[in-house]
Amino acid sequence: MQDALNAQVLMEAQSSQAYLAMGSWAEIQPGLKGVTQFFFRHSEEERMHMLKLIHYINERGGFAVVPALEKPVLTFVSLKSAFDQLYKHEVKVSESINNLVEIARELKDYATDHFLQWYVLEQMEEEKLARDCNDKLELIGDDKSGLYLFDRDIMTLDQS
Ligand code: OFO
Repeated sequence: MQDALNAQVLMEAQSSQAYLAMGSWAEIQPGLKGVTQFFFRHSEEERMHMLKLIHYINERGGFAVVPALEKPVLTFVSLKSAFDQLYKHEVKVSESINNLVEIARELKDYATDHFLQWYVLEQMEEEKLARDCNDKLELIGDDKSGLYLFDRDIMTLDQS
């Protein structure tokens, strides 16, 4: 179980790096202030998910390993492509969490199963948010005023 949880520490850390890179890319694009904040905030959230796992592993008598990270994707051909990647990434993370739940249940580690349920719900929300953003961007296409509104509204969308 410990190894599987440590693998998830790595995944959350990599999510945080990936969204940090998206934030940095967005920050140098014209007119994407809202999106920039969105990515940076998500990067912070992923770091919080990682820390929650680290504390859990250590509090249960294990040792949480702080992992080395791969270089994330740094640039994107469009905002839509960044959000596509974000959505695909979240789906992968959800699969990984579900896999952890299965391991916990096989091992009758009910405390870890219970702990992981927080992540199950979080992933449901994050997948929905990413899907909503992608649907909106699909509708907007190259429409500049649509993109302007998307950037303005993404902060409130994030809080729903
Ligand atoms: Fe950690 O919640 Fe998304 O990936």
